[in-house]
Amino acid sequence: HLPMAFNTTNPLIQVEDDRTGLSVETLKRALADNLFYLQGKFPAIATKNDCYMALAYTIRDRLLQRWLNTFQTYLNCDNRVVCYLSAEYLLGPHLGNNLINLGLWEPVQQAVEESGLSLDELIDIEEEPGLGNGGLGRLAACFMDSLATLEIPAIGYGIRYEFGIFDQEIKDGWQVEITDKWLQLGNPWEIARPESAVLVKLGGHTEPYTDDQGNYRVRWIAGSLVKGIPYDTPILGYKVSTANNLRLWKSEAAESFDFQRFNVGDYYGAVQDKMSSENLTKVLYPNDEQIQGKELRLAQQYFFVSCSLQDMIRIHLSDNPTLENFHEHFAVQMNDTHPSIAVAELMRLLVDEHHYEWQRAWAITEATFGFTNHTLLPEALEKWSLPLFGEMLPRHLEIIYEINQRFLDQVRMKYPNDGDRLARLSIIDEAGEKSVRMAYLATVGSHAINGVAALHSQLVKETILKDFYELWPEKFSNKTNGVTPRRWMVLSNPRLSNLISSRIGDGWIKNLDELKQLEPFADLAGFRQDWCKVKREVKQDLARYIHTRTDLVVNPDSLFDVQVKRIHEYKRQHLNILHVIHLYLQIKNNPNLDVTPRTFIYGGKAAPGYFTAKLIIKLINSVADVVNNDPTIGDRLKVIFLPDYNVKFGQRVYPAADLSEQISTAGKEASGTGNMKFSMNGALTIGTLDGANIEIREEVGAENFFLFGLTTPEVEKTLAEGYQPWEYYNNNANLKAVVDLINSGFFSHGDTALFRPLMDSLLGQDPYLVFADFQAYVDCQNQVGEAYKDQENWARMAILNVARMGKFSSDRTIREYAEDIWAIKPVVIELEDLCPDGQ
Ligand code: OX2
Ligand code: PLP
Repeated sequence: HLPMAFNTTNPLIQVEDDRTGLSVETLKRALADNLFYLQGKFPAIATKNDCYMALAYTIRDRLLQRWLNTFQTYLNCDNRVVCYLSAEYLLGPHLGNNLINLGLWEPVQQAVEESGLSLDELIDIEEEPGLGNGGLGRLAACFMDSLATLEIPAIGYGIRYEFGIFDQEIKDGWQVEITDKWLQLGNPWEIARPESAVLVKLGGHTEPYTDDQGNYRVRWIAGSLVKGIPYDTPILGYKVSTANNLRLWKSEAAESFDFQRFNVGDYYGAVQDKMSSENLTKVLYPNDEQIQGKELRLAQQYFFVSCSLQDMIRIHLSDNPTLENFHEHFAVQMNDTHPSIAVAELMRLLVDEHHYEWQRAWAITEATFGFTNHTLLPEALEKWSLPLFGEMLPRHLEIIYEINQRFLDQVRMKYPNDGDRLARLSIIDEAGEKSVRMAYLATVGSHAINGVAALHSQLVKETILKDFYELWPEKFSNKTNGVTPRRWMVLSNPRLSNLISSRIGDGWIKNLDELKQLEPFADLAGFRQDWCKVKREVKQDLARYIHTRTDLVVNPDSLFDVQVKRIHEYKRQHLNILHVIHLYLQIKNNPNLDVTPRTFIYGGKAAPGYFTAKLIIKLINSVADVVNNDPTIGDRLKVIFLPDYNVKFGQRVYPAADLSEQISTAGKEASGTGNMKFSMNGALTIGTLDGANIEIREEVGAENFFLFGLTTPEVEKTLAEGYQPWEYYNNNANLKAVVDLINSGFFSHGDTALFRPLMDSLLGQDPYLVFADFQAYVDCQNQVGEAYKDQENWARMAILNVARMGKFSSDRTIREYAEDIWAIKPVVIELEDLCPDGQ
C-alpha cells in the first residue's frame, strides 16, 4: 500500500510489534501505518502536520506500554501517591522531550530521515500546550518530569483550557493578543476518559436536615451542575519505565439537567446552559501575579479541585473500605492558592457526603494537604468577596466559617485577650468589603507550608504569614525551586550537552551534581575553545531564527544580553531599557567610544489589562526602532523584542545567552526559574540579591556573578524613609539625560505624551526603585562589558557556572518535597506485556 518505509523484507529481522518495537525498521513501519490509518493520508498528500501526528502517535504507542504498566503497578501496591493540584501547567511541546526520555532520539531520527522527513521540522511543528502564564506553570511541568524520573507515584491534576495563554503579536510596537487555538489540529498526546467523568455542583443554597440516626446534617441543593471529563496525558520519566498521569479536566454540560427544560420546549435555554457549562474551562486567565476577582475564575478553581478530589476518593474507595486512611494514600500539594478551595471541598466531601465527624475529617484534611506559596506581591494574594463566594459556593462558605471559628478558638486559648491578633489571623477579612483570604485557608488546612527559595521562605515567615509562623513554626519550610535538565539542557542545548557528556559522561542528566566534574576543565585552554565554539554555533542558530522572525541581522560575536520573562514592573524590564538608552547616548556623545558590541534581546507577554507593562513593551520596541536604524551606532548595539515568548522560544534563547538579566527589585521575585535555565546553559548573571539569585550566586561563586543593587532590607528602608525618585533624577546626570530623551518624544516621533504615564510614575512613585538602582546597574553593566572583552576568562566563568548548577535540578527539589512533606518513596516500574495475546 504505501511507498514509504517499505524495505522491511530482510528475513533476518524478526518482525517486532509495530506499537512497541524500537528498531529503525519497526519505527518506519509504524510511522507509515499511523499516517495511513490514523491520519487517513498517504505521503504524497500528507501535510507536515499529518507527518508530525503520525510520528507523535508512533511515540505515544511506546509511552502507552509504560503508562499502563505504571497504572497497573500502582493499582497493585499500596504506596502513597502525590497529587499535584495546579491551575497551570506550562508544558511545552511533548515530542522532543518524550524522545529524550525514551532514549529513542537516534533511531527515530534515522527512521524519520529514511522516510524522507526531517525530525527537527516535525518537532518544530508541534503546537505547545500553553496552559500556564509563566514560572508557576512551568515549575509544575518540571515537577511532573522529575516526579516520573524519580519514579515517584504521582498524578498531576489541572484544567484543560481550550485556549491557553494568548499568542502575542507586535503591531506598531504594541502587544496584540491572539487566541491560542492549540487544539485546532488535534492533540495526539491526550486520551479522553468520558467514562470517568464526575459531576460538580455550583450555586444554589443549603438546607439542614436530620438523618435516620438523628444526626444533624446539611444538604447542598445546587443551582447548576457541570460535568468534568478527564483528559489524560502520560508524563514519562527519563530512562525509566515510569509514566505518570497528568489528568486535566474539561467542563461539559451535565445533560440530565437540561432535559427538563428541553422537554418543556425551552430549547434555547437548554443549549445556553450547555454553552455556559463549557465556558468554564474555555480560557486561561492571562494574568501573572495579579488576581482577577472574576466569578468564572473562582468557578474554574472550584471545578478542577472538586473533580480531582472526587477522583481521588473514587480511586481510594476502589481499594479501601473507608476514607479513614485517605491521607495515607494521598499527599496533595496545592500550587499556590489557586486550588486552596480544596481544603473546604475535602471537608465537605468527608462531612456531608461521607458522614465523617468534623474533627476526624479535619485531621484527615490537614494530614493530606501541603501548600506552596509563590509570591508576596499583595496584588497576587487571592481574596474572594463574601457575596460572590457565598453565591457560588454557599456550603463552602459555611464550612469556612466553621473552620475559622474552630481555628480562632485555638488562637484565643493560646493568646487570650488579643483581639488584634484574632483579626489578623482570621480567614475572613472583616475590613472593608468582607472577603475570604485564600492563603490563610490553605495555611490553616495544611500540615506543611513552603516558599520557593531561601529568601522568599524567610520573608513568608516574616511578612504575609508571620502570625501563622508564630503559631506553628514547625509547619514552615523552604523548598528552593529547580528546573529539569532534560528539557532545559539535553533537549534545548544538544551541542553543549554533547560537549559535557564527551568529557564527564552522561550521568549528570539524572544526577546534576555530577556537573561538578567539569570544574577542572575550566582551566584547560582546549576545552574553553571547544566551549566557545559551541556557544558561537548556538548563538548563530538564534541569530538565524531572529532573522527569519524579524528580518534583523544580529552579530553572533556581540554579547547577547537577554531578558525573557513576563513583563512586570517588579521584574524591571524598564531598568534594562534605560541602560540601553544610556549606552546609546554614550555612543552618540562619543562616536568613537570603545564599547563591547551588544545585542539586547527581550521577550515576554504582558497581561492584557496591565497598561504599564504594555507601555514598557512599546518603549522597548520604540527604542529598538531608533537604535537599530542609527548609522552612527552600526553593529555596536542592537535591540530585539522577540514576540510570543513561550516554552519553545525559551528552548532557543536560554542556550544562546551570554548574559542573563535577573534584575527584579530585591524581595519581590520569590525565586525565578529562568535564572537557573540561563546559568545551566553557561550564561553569566547580572542580578540583584533576590529570590534564587542569591543561592545561584552562592553556588557559582561571587566572582562569577555580576551583583548590583539594593538589598531587601535596604529596599524596605529606602521606601520607609520616604523615597523620592525625582531626587535621583535631579542628582544623576546619566539618569536625567535618559529620562529627558524619552520625554522629549525622541523615541516616539515627537509625541511627548506617549511615554508620560510610565515616566511620571517613575518620577513620582517608582515603587520598584528603578531610579534608586539605576547607577549601580549601569556601573555593573560596565564591568560586564569589560569582562566580555576577555573571552578566555569569560568562558572560564561560564564553565564554572554550569559546573556548579547541580543544586538547581528539579530532581533535587522534588526529593526534598518527597522526604520532608510527602513522606513518599519511589516505586520501580518493570515493563511487562499487559496483553500477551495482542487482545
Ligand atoms: C512565580 C514567581 O513569581 C516566581 O518567582 C517563581 O519562580 C515561580 O512562581 C515558581 O515558583 N505566580 N507566578 C509566580 O508566583 C505566582 C503567584
Ligand atoms: N515563561 C517561560 C516560557 C519559561 O520557560 C520560564 C522559565 O522558567 C518563565 C516564564 C519564568 O521565567 P522567570 O523565572 O524569569 O520569571
